[in-house]
Amino acid sequence: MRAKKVQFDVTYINLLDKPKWFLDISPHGKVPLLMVENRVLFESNAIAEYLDEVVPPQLHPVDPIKKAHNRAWTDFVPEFAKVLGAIGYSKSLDEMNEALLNAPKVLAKIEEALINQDEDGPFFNGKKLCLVDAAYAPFLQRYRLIDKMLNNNVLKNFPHINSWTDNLLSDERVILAVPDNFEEEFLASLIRRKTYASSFIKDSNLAAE
Ligand SMILES: N[C@@H](CCC(=O)N[C@@H](CS)C(=O)NCC(=O)O)C(=O)O
Repeated sequence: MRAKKVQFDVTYINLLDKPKWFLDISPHGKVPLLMVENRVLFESNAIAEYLDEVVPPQLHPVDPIKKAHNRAWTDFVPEFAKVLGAIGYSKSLDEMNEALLNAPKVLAKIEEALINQDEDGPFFNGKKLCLVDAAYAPFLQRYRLIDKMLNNNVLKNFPHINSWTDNLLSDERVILAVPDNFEEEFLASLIRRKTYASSFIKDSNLAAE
């Protein structure tokens, strides 16, 4: 919505204590939802595609082959998020090491997709931010915070993903997609989940929570 300069309001909810109004309208009890004139849309990709159809500028490629290709890589996000998430959310050093062994196979696929693109960055399709960027950015953003603590630097062997991440994370549309206290909230969630990563959190106020 920021990429399209749409006016909107955001309501954040506590996922550990979901309000009734939210449960009443969210089919899976999950965020995000988009409320458009009293109708509720759910699922990130469905929401992103809806917005792309109704609000210019179109972020999806016009060329049907490119569009299908983009859609296919967006469909790969859950697998990508799972391997990166497994590193950050592991509960022990052994679990994390296993996650580190699993990640490169999946990361190599995105690295290759970036290498094979017709245009160089900064974004997935080249100069213009697209829905693939929007889909991967949140997971790369969280992974960077994890890596700041664990210093595994898994992305060092994937230079295209690494610079794609740099480009996304320095873009206002990505930066402003999370609230100001995002890092603090994210670290607190790592502590609540009793993750191995949380033992590296230096902020004593957070660690004491
Ligand atoms: N496939 C869904 C996944 C949504 C999802 O997993 N949302 C998480 C937060 S990122 C959530 O609401 N979790 C709360 C819960 O499952 O109770 C989408 O892309 O919108």
